[in-house]
Amino acid sequence: MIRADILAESVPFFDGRTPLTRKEFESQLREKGKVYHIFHPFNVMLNTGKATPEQIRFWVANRFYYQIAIPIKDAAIMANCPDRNVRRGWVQRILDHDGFEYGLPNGEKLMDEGGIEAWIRLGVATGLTREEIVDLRHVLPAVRYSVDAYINFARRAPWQEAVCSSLTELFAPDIHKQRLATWPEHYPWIESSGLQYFRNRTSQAPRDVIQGLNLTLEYFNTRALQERALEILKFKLDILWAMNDAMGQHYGITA
Ligand code: AHQ
Repeated sequence: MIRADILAESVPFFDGRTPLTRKEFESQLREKGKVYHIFHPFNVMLNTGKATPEQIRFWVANRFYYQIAIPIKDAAIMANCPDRNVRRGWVQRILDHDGFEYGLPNGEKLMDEGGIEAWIRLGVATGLTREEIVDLRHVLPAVRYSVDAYINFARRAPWQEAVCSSLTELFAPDIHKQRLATWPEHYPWIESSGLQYFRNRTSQAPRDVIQGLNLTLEYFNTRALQERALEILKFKLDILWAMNDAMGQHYGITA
């Protein structure tokens, strides 16, 4: 079936083939990590200390568009998902990024500035102004279209497929740890507090993955559905890769 769009015409049916075991299915999902954007030459440049301050600033400014898309994408999943138990877990992701101010019955307030604010602080720590981050003036067209493809997929696909597309986060803890391990040494001019976003994700991402992976292993339970899940994960890996292609092409890659 040749389609111009990642959206499936219908949910693949049982075709008589034996499904992969959960273990086999999970390992096939994890195997996709070999094309995760941690291996993209632009990211390798960033994390091996070869990026100029300007390349770092433009990476932060472009990635901001991805960061502000995450809660929109997650709200689309929530809106499509009728299962309260799933939503109870998934809502964390929106709070992680948008932050919250939660009034307790005793009058106390729980507050958190959220990951988007932390990303702005990263940008300011690299020398960008808050204004030029939030007004998206540096966002490249191809970065914008890649991210919009992600949001639109999450809005239109079955919510279980959008859950599956978040599983590039299986590989995210490594990339956040890599930044925390290398940026202070390579880019001592970036104030350490600016890296707080990456610190937050080292605990938030694994928590997200537990829910996203279990839902995916549960729902995609025929061979055809499992192949669909692998196709969706590749679609999302391509989104992250394409963003780095655009930034590399525009800002250069120092090998
Ligand atoms: O900061 C990231 C984040 O909050 C998320 C949510 C998740 C999703 O729902 O698609 N993916 C994701 C990712 C974040 N950071 C990226 C990075 O390289 O800093 C990695 C990205 C991902 O692996 O999908």
